[in-house]
Amino acid sequence: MTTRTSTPTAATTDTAAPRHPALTASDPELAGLIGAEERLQADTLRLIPSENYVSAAVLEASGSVLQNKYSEGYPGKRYYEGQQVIDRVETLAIRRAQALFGMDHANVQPYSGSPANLAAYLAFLQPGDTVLGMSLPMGGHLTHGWDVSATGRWFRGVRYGVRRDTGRIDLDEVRDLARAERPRLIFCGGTAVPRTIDFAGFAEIARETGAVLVADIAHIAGLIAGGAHPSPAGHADVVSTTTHKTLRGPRGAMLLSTAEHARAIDRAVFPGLQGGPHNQTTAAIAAALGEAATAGFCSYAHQVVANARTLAEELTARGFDLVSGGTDNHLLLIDLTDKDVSGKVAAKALDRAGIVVNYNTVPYDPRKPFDPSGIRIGTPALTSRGVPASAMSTVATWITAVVEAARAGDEAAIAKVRGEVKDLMDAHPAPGLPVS
Ligand code: DSN
Repeated sequence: MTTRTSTPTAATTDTAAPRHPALTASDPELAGLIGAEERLQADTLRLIPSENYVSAAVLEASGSVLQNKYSEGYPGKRYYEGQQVIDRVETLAIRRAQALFGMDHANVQPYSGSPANLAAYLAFLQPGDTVLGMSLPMGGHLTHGWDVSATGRWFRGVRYGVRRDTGRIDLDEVRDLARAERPRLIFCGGTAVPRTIDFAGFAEIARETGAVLVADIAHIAGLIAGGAHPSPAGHADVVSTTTHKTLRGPRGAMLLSTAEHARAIDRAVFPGLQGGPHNQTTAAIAAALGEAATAGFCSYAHQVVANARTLAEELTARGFDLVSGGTDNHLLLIDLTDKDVSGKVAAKALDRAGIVVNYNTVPYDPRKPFDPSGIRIGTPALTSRGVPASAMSTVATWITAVVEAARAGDEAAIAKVRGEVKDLMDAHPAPGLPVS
């Protein structure tokens, strides 16, 4: 046990072992904070659908000496020498991405999802051109042409939503908008879409109207890789994804495309938008893609969906209103309007109970985005811990109790759930974490 020299704080007192010995010696305050985050991730039921636990192997790759190297350019065509190893690492990541997602071309350099999407604009659009994407409060992403994003300020954003009666995307609306507005780019996919994305349907509309179709699969990449969601390959011209959500890799992104668009995509990422790639992230992406090609990952992907469906059933049985009535994937969007509690109040109460979610707008939300009507939850992280479908009834019971406690101001009930959550988490250690 390493003795810390800094003044103990709440964040530094609960780390038991020197997991990061060098950092603990040189900067005990920071080491303590990292230890506290490890403890938090170990002890809480993390239901944010875009979060996960990476493996120890992915953590090692992302913390490797590859971060010491500059590599502007692409394998075989760099602006710096000394690329004997880096070229092989990036080529490995590219090959694995192509094989896993069945696309002609892969660029593994985007720093994260927003730069990846911005690269798609740079590849195909001029400022002022029209982009058709899903409205942010309906489940889309900022970078799909929403006003406050550069993509909505520098381009003309036109939006589709979901039907009020079904909570689902209406492809007739998408087609009508595409015919009327003639976008250069159409985005499908989003951040709060609990239903299967009809890539073939979107592709037909894009082809008819002469648009480039970008499938943003950031949320569902792991499900697609594991065969638990249909693939955009053969439908989308470009596929954009982060690597750290259901795919269970490091914080990073990839752009995949048909051969026709390979050059435009590569030039947009570098030199169009970015400088040197983050080689340690590239290595960790390669590690994650290697893991995602295994039978065990397929089981995980299907279990994510099975857990989400079971949780949806359990919540519905307890009177919760789920947008679209349920889920086909990893994500559930709960409309709390009839619970007399806002999404923010519920999310903060759940956090006090050790259940980590995010508050979220629901379609046609009358409330503001900073205090919306819903919460968004998902099952990737708990599935990575091996929490089975049979536990979803308990999870639903906890959510029910905490939402009621939030309404009634019953902190004792919230504290009781926190203890029970800790017991479940202790029984299912998280990958990559030293503490549990
Ligand atoms: N922030 C991501 C999410 O939570 O869905 C989207 O970029």
